[in-house]
Amino acid sequence: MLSIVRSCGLALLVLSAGTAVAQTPLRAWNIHPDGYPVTEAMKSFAAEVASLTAGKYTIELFSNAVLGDQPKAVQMLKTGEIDVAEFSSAPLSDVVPGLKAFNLPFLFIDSAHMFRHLDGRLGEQLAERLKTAGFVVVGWYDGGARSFYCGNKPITAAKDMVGQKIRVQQSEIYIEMVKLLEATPISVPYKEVLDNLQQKKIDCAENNMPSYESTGHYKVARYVYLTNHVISPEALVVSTKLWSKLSEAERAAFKKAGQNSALLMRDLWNKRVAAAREIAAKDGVQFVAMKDPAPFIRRMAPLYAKYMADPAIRGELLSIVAK
Ligand code: GTR
Repeated sequence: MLSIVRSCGLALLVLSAGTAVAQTPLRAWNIHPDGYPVTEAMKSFAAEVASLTAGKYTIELFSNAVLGDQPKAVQMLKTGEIDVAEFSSAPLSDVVPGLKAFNLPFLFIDSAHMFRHLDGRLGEQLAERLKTAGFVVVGWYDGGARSFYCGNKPITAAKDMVGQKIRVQQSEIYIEMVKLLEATPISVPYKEVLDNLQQKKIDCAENNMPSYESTGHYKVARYVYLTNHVISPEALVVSTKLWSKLSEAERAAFKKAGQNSALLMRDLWNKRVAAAREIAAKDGVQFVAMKDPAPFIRRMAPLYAKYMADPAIRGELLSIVAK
């Protein structure tokens, strides 16, 4: 028999054998819906943490950004208002400048290239810096390859983006990138992009294929220009407030569960990218592959120059370029 008594956020899990384990309920933030690779990987993380800690830590997952938008959640995790979250590198790079390198257009050839760095020394260095800023990385997830999509006209070259109103994440590097395309960046929370596209407040947005499909953006923005301009990571993080309360064995359990969930996420991700693309194509979306990235890259020259001159980022950039 198993009975759970909850009081003031702390509960006792009483096992029939007579042992009692103090139970700590935790709250996890996530922006995506059910079935999305991030959500499914976070569920598996929660289940493994519960099992490895004999039911001491129970993680309740709040998906779909119901606890607030991503920039707000970044602050909530920093203060310990939430315990676990999955963030993309764009909002995190505002708290850890070294992460900006990972959002530069055309830096990585593909996800394998990115994970070569993240699963190595560079990933460890970034995790150290994130920890100092209040975020303990327990797994690097795949943020996919982002492309542009528009509702008002087909885009077949960088020059077609001139004058377009393009939704961006609330992140400096994305704003700069869109300005260099001579387009107008409009910062809109993720969950409001569909509405903004429908109401024609924005002409275009940019994201990876699973986000494009799962949000329903593909029903409104029917022209995809497959630029794959940003290949970037996402991170499963735990608040330093929670981390400081964990024993060494518990930390090891969170890390193990985090790493396993990252492997699951990356696997689910690749399948979902293909499925999302198929759903949109069957629905009649027009995909145009970018033939030559050079004109786009040339426009980004001031961005590269700026970040190469930034001592907080230069080291990371050079180590990526070298390998
Ligand atoms: C998604 C990402 C989210 C969020 C979103 C956005 O691909 O997984 O965390 O950053 O893009 O564009 O706001």
